[in-house]
Amino acid sequence: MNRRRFLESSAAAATLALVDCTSGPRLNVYNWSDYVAPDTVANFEHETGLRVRYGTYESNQEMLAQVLSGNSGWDVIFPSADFLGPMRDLGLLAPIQHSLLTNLNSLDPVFRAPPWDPELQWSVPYMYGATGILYQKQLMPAPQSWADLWNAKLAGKITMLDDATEVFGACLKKLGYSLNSADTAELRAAAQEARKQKPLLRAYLNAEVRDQAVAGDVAAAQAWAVTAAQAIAAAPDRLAFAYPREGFVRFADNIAILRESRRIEAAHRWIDYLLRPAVAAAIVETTHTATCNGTAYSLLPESIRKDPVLYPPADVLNRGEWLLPQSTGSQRLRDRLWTEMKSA
Ligand code: SPD
Repeated sequence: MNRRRFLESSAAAATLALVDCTSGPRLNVYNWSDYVAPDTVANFEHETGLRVRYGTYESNQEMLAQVLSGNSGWDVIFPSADFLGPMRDLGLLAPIQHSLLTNLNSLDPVFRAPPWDPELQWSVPYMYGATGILYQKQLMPAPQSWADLWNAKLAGKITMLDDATEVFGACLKKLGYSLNSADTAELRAAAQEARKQKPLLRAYLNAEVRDQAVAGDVAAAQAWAVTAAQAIAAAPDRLAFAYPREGFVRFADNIAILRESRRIEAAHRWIDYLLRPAVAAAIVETTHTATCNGTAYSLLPESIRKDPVLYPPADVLNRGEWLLPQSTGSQRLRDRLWTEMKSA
């Protein structure tokens, strides 16, 4: 994927939630929303004397639009696995220096050599998850399949993620194809499914769907398991989550340092701090996320370790597919089909 295509596939930057930092050595951290505990940043500042400017985003495209210039001002970002290779190839990432990380061995063995970065040269796995259906328990029958999000009886009360890979992934799975398909006919068929579904939708929403589901405004939503777990924690009697029977996206969000950073050592201190098992476990307990940190996982209470939304059993997870980076041609087609579908 070349730089221009990558830029074209990026959404415009959205509002940043920024913490004002005016003095002292600083670190600029740009992360997904709800991916640290309320005191994670403050404790790091207190411990290190570094000031953190902390911003949040809701999609990889939003993050990418910020950092593509190579002059964004951010030091640390959290790209999903399928974005790492293209970002590395564009020269956006700085190598991870293992000698500056004392807590790397706390990663779960699965994430010490992940397929997208087997030697952890460019990234450190942070959170993982999958995409499924968040729904109101009162729905009968309960959604179990992507096809249930095409149910005309739920018109106006369905949402899908605002993400081409995720929406086409669900459409491809509904049709029985791989969600990483690069086949032109399969991708066109998937886009056709998305077009058919669009009139039934309330909106395309990412993490923002959580509050709308809790409020009861959304009946069924394509949602990340982490978002669903947060919604369910707020309304456990009313909301539930299904891993669709046709299969689903598996994702991992990773910590990376931007090549533009002039604070490489401070960035490694932040990463090592997030890798500390007690810090990582506190984040999971307050944010309802699935950590790549095996030692932190072992510190969690059983109610979280056995949460079937965040940590489903292997037979469920095995129905999922890891997202892979697309070739330039396939990404170009996907971008065009997405733009056409959204603007139709
Ligand atoms: N609020 C944090 C949600 C993070 C979800 N990341 C998923 C990326 C899948 N492409």
